[in-house]
Amino acid sequence: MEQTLVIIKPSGLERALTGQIISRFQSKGLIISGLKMMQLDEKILREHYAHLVDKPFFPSLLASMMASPVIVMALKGVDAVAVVRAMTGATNGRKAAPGTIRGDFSMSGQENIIHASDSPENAQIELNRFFRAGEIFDYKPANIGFVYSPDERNQ
Ligand code: IDP
Ligand code: MG
Repeated sequence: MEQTLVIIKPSGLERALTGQIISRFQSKGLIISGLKMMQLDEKILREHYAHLVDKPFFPSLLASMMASPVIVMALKGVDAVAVVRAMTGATNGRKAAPGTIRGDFSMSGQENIIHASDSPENAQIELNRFFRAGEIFDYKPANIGFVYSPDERNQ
């Protein structure tokens, strides 16, 4: 099964949405394979947002992502990357569809509650960026047979 990375950003943590966000992913049937709190610094953010370092809003994004600790999560499931991106919604919370996390909880293009990996390749890179060996766990939830059919479960 695929794994993806979610970060509950300071906007999610400070607005006390952590429980609701984790609950949505669990209710969907995604498996939490890693979960921890950490304080991000400029070094890791320059790596993580390398595609944005030249944008005028980058200093503001940097400050926003360091404003408080964040929660990082590894989520596992069939097509987990695409499923979690769909649940996340469009980048700008004002444009994100209702029913998505950003659509339901954000009014901002920057303060948009969570990060989610955008491709399986980037998910692998990002999981390695935010988790150390031994921090991601491989276990089989007891309800797995009620989340997937037998052929899906082996994907
Ligand atoms: P994504 O988070 O939907 O993948 P990216 O384009 O990768 O979107 O941007 C990363 C993050 O940078 C966004 O989640 C948002 O917090 C911030 N960001 C992106 N575009 C803007 C902008 O135009 N103004 C302010 N912040 C932005
Ligand atoms: Mg992105």
